[in-house]
Amino acid sequence: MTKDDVIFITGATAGFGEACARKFAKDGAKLILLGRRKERLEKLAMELGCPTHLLPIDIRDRAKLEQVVRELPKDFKNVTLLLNNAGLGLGMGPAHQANIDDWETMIATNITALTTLTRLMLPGMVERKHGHVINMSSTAASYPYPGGNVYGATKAFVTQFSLNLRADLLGTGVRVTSIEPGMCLTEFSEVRFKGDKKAADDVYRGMKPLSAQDIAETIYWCANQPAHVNINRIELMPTAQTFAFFAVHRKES
Ligand code: NDP
Ligand code: 8X3
Repeated sequence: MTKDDVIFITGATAGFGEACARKFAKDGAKLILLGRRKERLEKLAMELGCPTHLLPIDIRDRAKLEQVVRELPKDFKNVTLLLNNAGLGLGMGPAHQANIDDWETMIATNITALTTLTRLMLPGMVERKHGHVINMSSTAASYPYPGGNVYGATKAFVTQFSLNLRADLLGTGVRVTSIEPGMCLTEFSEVRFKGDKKAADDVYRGMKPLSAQDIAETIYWCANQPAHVNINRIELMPTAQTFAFFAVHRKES
């Protein structure tokens, strides 16, 4: 990327978003950084050494999101890369015991906010015939697991939305990519287990997960392909994670 690029990163206060901000800042690109924890955004911006515009908002607030997009400063208006990364999983219980508020939060964040922001940014990209939308999906989009219920379904939406965007954007020069990682060590599991550090640590016990930097490198590579190359989707996992056979419930004999 170059100093002329404007990169809009949602979920920049932690994990992948923060790692991507650090990676893209090295090119001197202008960064729009969104997340609820304002003090983290301010600290990050101080460390980056590139032009930044901070959006300390809840991405689920549609009116606010529309307002901040409308009011982007002149130098930050022409977004060249939108990284739709803000998202979360909440809970790992079976569907019949899940908290419906958790389900609503995941749908509002991972689906509704992501599609809203994309819709707000696309007209400018299409008009300029230049832009890239990179959406953070997951292996959970393709491979079901117990307790994945709504989280996995939101990520399946993200993957399919990305592919459908590709179809709509034919001929516009706007690129779309779905990134689908497996287990990565970020704050993701702490959020999922609502601050239960032991439960979060247990997810990664005895294995080497991917790191936020691994994901930032992957996203950076996708973003830096020549304009005629579109990476549709990338699925990646730790070497220590793989597949299992179907589960079967057997009656006692
Ligand atoms: P983290 O919990 O480390 O970071 C999540 C980011 O999302 C934070 O910056 C958080 O900011 C932001 N966010 C969450 N809710 C909101 C909201 N309502 N408004 C604004 N920002 C919000 O997780 P990761 O970096 O691991 O996750 C990033 C993305 O990657 C997510 O979409 C996740 O589903 C996906 N993913 C994660 C994997 C993993 O194993 N870690 C694997 C595959 C995909 P703040 O709280 O300050 O608002
Ligand atoms: C996060 C990875 O395996 O917890 O998307 O679903 S997983």
